[in-house]
Order: sequence, then C-alpha cells, then structure tokens
Amino acid sequence: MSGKPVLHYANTRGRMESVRWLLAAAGVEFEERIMKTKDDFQKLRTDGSLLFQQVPMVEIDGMKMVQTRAILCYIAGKYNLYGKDLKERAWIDMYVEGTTDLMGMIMALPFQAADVKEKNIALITERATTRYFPVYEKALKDHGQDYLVGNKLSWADIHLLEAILMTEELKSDILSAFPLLQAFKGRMSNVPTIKKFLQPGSQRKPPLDEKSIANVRKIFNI
Ligand code: GSH
Repeated sequence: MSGKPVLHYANTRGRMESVRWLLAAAGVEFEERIMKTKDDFQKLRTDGSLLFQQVPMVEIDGMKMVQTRAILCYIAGKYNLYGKDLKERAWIDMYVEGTTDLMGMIMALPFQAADVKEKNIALITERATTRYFPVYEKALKDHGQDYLVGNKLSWADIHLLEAILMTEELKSDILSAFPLLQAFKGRMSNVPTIKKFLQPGSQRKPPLDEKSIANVRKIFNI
C-alpha cells in the first residue's frame, strides 16, 4: 500500500469532486479506483466495502470512509483546514453548507429534462447572485482579510472556489457584481497546490458530457 488515500467513484465529478479538490488543495497525493460499470460498483458492495452501499468511498488511515460530508470533515481536520476552534469550525460549516447547496443544484442539472433544466439554470443563477455570493462578498468586505475564516486558508475557501468555477460554467460573468469575489477567485487560483489542480492533466474532472451522463445513469441506476 502506498499510504495515499484511495478514492472509489465513477469517472465524474459528482459527490467525489469536492474530495478531490480538498485533497489537492491540501497538497495530498491520492489514487483513484474508477468504477467503469455497474458490476464494478456491485463488487464494492458485495465485498462489504460500503457502509451504506453507496459511494463516494475513500480508503484513508485504515478506514473505508463513506458519506461525503464525513469524508470532507475528516480531511479538513487532518490537514488543518477546519479552523482553530469550535466557532471558526461553525463558520466554516455554515459557509460550506451554502456552497454545498448551490453545487447540489448544479450537479442535478445533467439528469433533468431540457425544459426543467432551463428553468433550473435560471433559478441557480438567481440564487447564486441573490442568496449565496452576497454572503461571501460581505464576509470578505466586513473583515477585509484574504480568506473567509480566521485569516487563513480553510475548507470554506476551497469549497467556495469550486462553487464559483462551477457556477461560471453556467454563466461566465456570474461574478460581475462581486468585485471581492473576483479578487478572491484570482488569489485562490494562485495558491500553488490549487494552481496545480487547475492545470490540464490534473485529477480534476470535467463537466459531464452526453456519453458520461449515460454511463453514470447505468452505474447508479438514475
Ligand atoms: N449521503 C451520501 C453522501 O453524501 O455520500 C449519499 C451518497 C449517494 O447518494 N451516492 C450515490 C450512490 O451511491 C452516488 S453519487 N447511489 C447508489 C445508491 O444510493 O444506491
């Protein structure tokens, strides 16, 4: 065993992408075991690797961890990206839940019918600009620091950058009314580990194309 975390998921962003982001930003190398077929998924289930018969699953520190949020909390805590005390952790949790809600809406789009999808894209861009991004813009304005919590890089910053880039894929000028978030995006994209993850050829996954959507539908019975 290499000692590196091993990520079990399909060859897509899905619920695993934030785990890839967090590990990459923490500077942790990881391996991926890509499930290509429904049978690959079934094998993991029958060999007892999946506590709730679901992925994402990450082998780390002798555990086979499932439940995305549990995995992310563990990694954030282990690599010192989860605040210095309970209050900082509470803020990080609140910010992360906001970006999780926003990204959850985006993640569902490829599996929706064209008319529903069109309405939801409008809803997502509206929510991003009126509910979510104003919160992060205000946080940065109020404390005047480079990072969201504790004047130090945390899981909240990494998750927000992931959410910004995902939302920009729907509407490239989505940050036009948010100057501090534009500057934040520039700063975060230049953190060396993140900069590396944003380069072509990294373990970051692209948005789903038609072929991958069909494959994901088969693997997960969607
Ligand atoms: N609460 C779980 C988490 O956040 O990790 C949900 C995991 C989940 O729904 N995983 C999907 C899955 O395994 C793939 S993204 N679906 C098959 C199933 O639920 O039977």
